[in-house]
Amino acid sequence: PQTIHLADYTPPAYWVEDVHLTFRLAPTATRVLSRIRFVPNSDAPGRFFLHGEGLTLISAKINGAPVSPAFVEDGLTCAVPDGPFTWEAEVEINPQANTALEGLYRSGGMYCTQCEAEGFRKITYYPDRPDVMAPFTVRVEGSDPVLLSNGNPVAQGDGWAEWHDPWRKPAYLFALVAGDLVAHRDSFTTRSGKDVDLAIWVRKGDLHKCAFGMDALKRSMDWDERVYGREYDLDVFNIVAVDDFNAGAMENKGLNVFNASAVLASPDTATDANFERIESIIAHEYFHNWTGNRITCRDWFQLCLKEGLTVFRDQQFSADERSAPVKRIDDVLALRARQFREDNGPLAHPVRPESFVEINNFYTATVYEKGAELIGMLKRLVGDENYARALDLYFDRHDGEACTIEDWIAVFEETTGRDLSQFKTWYSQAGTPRLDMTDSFADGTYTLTFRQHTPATPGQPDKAPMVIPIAVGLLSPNGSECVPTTLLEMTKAEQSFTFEGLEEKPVPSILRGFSAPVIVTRKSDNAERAFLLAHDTDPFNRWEAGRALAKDALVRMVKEGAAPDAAFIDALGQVLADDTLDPAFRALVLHLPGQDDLAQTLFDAGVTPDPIAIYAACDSMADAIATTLESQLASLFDAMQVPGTYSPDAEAAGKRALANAALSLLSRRDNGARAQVQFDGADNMTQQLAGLGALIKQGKGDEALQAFYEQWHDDRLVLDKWFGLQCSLAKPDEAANVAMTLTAHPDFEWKNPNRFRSVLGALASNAAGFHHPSGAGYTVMADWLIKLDPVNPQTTARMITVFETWRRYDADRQALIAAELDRIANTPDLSRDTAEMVSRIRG
Ligand code: B3K
Ligand code: ZN
Repeated sequence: PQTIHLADYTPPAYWVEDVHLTFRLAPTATRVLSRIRFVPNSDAPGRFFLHGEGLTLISAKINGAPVSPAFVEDGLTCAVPDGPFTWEAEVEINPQANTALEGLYRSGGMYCTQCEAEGFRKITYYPDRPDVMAPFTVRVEGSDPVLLSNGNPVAQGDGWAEWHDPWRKPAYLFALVAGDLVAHRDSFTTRSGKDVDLAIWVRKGDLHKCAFGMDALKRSMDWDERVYGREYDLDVFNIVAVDDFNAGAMENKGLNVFNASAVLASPDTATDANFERIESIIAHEYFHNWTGNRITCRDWFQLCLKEGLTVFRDQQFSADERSAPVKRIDDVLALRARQFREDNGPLAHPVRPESFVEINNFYTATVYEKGAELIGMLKRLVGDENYARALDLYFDRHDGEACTIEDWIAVFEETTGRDLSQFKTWYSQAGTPRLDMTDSFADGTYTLTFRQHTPATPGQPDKAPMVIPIAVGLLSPNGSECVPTTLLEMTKAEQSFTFEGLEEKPVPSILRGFSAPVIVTRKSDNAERAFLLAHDTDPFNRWEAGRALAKDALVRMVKEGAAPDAAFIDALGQVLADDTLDPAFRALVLHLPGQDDLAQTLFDAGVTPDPIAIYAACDSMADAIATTLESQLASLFDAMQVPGTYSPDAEAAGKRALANAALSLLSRRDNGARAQVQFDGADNMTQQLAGLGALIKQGKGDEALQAFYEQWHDDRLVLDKWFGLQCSLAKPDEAANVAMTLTAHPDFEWKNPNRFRSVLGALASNAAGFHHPSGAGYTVMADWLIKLDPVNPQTTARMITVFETWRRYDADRQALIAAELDRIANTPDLSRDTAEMVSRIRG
């Protein structure tokens, strides 16, 4: 397979002026008729080439006369006249046979599409590249009552509908949906007074699960007007829920297609966490209308241009709608769990990669979440006002264009007059910078000295210093803040900053709000951490101090067999008792660091992590917390019960999060008694599932699991939870077996990505179970990856990242994993997606 390089970009030889498509839908033989007006690009003359994959060409014409194109790699070429011309083609495709869920496919009896990144070429011959933008007119013919495509409805009749999207767009934003669907409808009036018809399309039984998504959509539309001045630009906005979907959702112009799990929610079937995720994904896809659709990417190397910015925007939205500090902590937890993990292993790549084999393999935490961190740093460095001005300039200047990171940086340079060439290193250099700090105090002057260092990553042995915005505050030893948050701009490998006029040596609170995506390697002592946990005015660093204490205690338990640290548990008790603190914040402090995070921490400290020992340490720490704080946890559990009708709002959800964190610990003391009561009496999924989880962990879950199954086996999304919980909470020596048994369950529809992930993804999330020394977890994983690859390469290639940390472990585990990776690599006809991933991981 061919490697594509950023440096090889050339503009298209032909532009597209407009596109007319007709779909004659039939499950196994859909006909797609295209009429496309091409205009030569006089700046970059070249061969006429159209992408196409798996298409049966029925006929082709140029300016009305039949032609016989030549089939070449990835598409076709044809002799064409000088000047503009009209290409017409008819192709046949088989949606029913499309299990890869890319292009036009069937899901639960409906037709739907997924074209990003390069799926449109599986629908018809076309220059399937994001810099070719055109208006589309689409006629859909089929027997289904609902026939949808992008843009505005033009006309419809019996068995057909016509749509027109006036906004020029790349083919990856094309969408078509047809099915026996019903709509939850609403409307939104934009600030200039335009009425937009909104609809969420679902199967009949799901209509009661749309209200929250619709509310989130309207709040997103309002927020984008208020905060970014961005108004919606079509008469309709449609969202469709589909069961079979590789990603979370897709921002097709005017017709977003969603994984059902990312839009459907009702109190009895969705948890607080599901509601929060739905809100942020609805917002994310909606925000793409400006950052992605109106302004798109020149080529796929620029993916972070739309994704980093849109993630940043959805994070801002959630922070505004909920609690900003809690949102920041959640985002950093996710960044560390997924992006730092990626950056530390064989899959490390820059936010703007420079080469790829299969672009779908680069929809990563680095492009998305680190990409969003870069926007946040830029905003911090230039200030809020300049950020707003730069964004206005970006939208003004580039509306309707396909852009690059250079275009993006330029609007900031022009707005501020700043040279951002060093900042651009963040886009090209992979790896997480390590930031060390020392301090000194003399004659009222406090000096902070920072050193930065980025470890080598694949293909990048030497790293340049980055510009790192370090937000710092100083506290007096009495606990009051003597220097409020100040932004230091580090640009050199080593750099000092001074604060004058201080009476005594302060306690530093560095990297407030997690002002840059770096790892602070400075070893502070536990007394200082406890002080910050009690006194820091920055909520993020307050939580961070608690986390550092927890990690230190757990690492000592694993490394030295130390007992659970009483001082840590005492500090925890004080946080829990502080009723001025948001319950959601206290719940976060109460959650112990993840076992995968601890494995990396140990590895970084030169210790080969043993997942079983880490599991045991976390278990005995939880026991010690439960024992020491039992009565406090019991009163907290009672105090945090939310009376009345369930509402997914942040305040109520925060209380339930704290109550459920307490429940999980208390169940160790009461043998699951409270959990059973909660499970039996729950009127919402958040509490039912927390009760079930606590029972499973106590080895008392069998009856509840059975009851849960009987109650919910007809609800796909809830059944995913039933599968998932059993795998993620299984004991280390049972996990592989549980997963294997569940894959034999009649409801294990393995071709459905959500169901596949509910078992195999959940197994991998169970670190001690997955990494059990028997290797059984590795084998069951590899067996299923090999089985899924020919059916759905994208989901396989994503799931194989469960092995990306393999170099951390001992020689025995490494040998077991290497053997499984080799078994996968040697499978005949492996997909390009999985082949690329396995070779990068194996190294
Ligand atoms: N842009 C889509 C992701 C498409 C995934 C392609 N493999 C969803 C999003 O980021 O909004
Ligand atoms: Zn996105």
